[in-house]
Amino acid sequence: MRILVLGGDGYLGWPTAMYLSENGHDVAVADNFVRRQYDYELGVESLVPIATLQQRIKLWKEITGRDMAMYVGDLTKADFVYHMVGTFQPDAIVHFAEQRSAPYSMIDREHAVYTQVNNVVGNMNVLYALAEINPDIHLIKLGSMGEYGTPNIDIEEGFIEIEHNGRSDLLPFPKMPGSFYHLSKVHDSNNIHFACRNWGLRSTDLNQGVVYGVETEQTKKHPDLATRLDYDSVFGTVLNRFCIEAVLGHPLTVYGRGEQIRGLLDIRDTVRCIEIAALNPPQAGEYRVFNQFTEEFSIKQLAELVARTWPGDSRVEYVDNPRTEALAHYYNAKNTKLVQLGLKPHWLSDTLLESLFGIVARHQNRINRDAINPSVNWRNPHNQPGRVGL
Ligand code: NAD
Ligand code: USQ
Repeated sequence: MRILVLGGDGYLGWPTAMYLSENGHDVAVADNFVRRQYDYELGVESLVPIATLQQRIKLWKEITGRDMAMYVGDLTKADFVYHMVGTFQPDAIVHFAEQRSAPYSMIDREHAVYTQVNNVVGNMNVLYALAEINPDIHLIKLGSMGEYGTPNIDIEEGFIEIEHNGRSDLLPFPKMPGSFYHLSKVHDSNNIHFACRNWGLRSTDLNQGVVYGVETEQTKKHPDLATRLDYDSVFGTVLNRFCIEAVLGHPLTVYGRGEQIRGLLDIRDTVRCIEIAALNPPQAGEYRVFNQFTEEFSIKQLAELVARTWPGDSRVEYVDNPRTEALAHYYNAKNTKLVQLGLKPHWLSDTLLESLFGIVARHQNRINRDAINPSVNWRNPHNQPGRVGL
């Protein structure tokens, strides 16, 4: 298949592009490098050094003999999107290219507006390009399990059968997310669903849980094929952060009582899920949703697991929760569709954590310790992370 990976310079986009390329697909990647710009803004960088996208693509060709086309540009610019879709003519587009941090979206008005404009407008441009150039192209869009929030009922995969006053219907599952970032994903989902009904587009919305890990078979081929690993309180995600904190001897920063429950998955399952979705496209006009996570854990369980597995000293610290989220709640989300299509999950294991510890230890001199403690409080409409002297 011809597959265009939007956000191909990012944490998940780069390993996905290599995985698809190695499996015989013709892959192109697109990015505007804004993720690297957020690092400059916040005064941090990926724990694992990362090569430029140009270097990565050149090295990939040297090692595997496989070409990867590159498009540099911003999805919020419609001309760029139309040009790229029109010239590459993909069978499927994998759309990772959004501002993906909940804390970043909650810094202040400017960052909230930026997040929603970047994500919603970029996605709208992709939808219009598909409608005008080729509605047959399958849009595989990265959504988020956080779109649902934490309702006191089981979470279905996108749709729920509702009975009301003696009548019933299959309706989109209610959404009550916990950040302006997660809300941007809800807006995307609504826009994609409408575009499928209206123009007959075909799309898979992957409501993904929190991803952990940094290595895939492809990233391991050469240090310059590594993907980024974020540890700071704005972009670092919870399990990756706990592993890094353990190695540094920093207390594991559990927000609140740690009774929040989240769905998680290994980065090696992310790349496989994308290929499964691409190889099993929906019908024309169909909008389908897969819940893309493999296991559920409370945050406290994750911290205890890391503390137990790390051979050195490690302490769990319960810090005031900077976010507005349910402290303790019911959580039972369905995730059977990807498994039915052939996903064989990697379960979270001591071995995975031990390999992450090793990677962190190799690069720990690169860490800015000031960036670890939470710096964005949801209740404060004007946070200032990364600003020196304020
Ligand atoms: P990332 O920030 O590392 O990668 C996103 C990439 O998209 C970056 O390289 C960035 O430069 C690019 N980008 C952003 N806006 C763009 C624009 N307007 N035009 C062109 N390029 C743009 O994020 P990630 O962790 O790889 O996540 C990828 C996707 O998966 C995101 O949509 C995210 O919401 C979703 N997701 C991530 C996780 C996770 O744990 N990392 C979990 C669930 C869902
Ligand atoms: N948390 C801690 N301590 C930390 C960091 C986080 O207790 O040091 C808690 C948070 O309060 C939250 C949970 O861990 O309850 C998850 O936080 P996170 O930062 O790992 O993940 P989140 O903000 O939800 O966002 C990440 C990705 C986002 C993706 C989402 C999937 O950044 O792109 O959409 O995971 S999901 O969580 O399923 O919505």
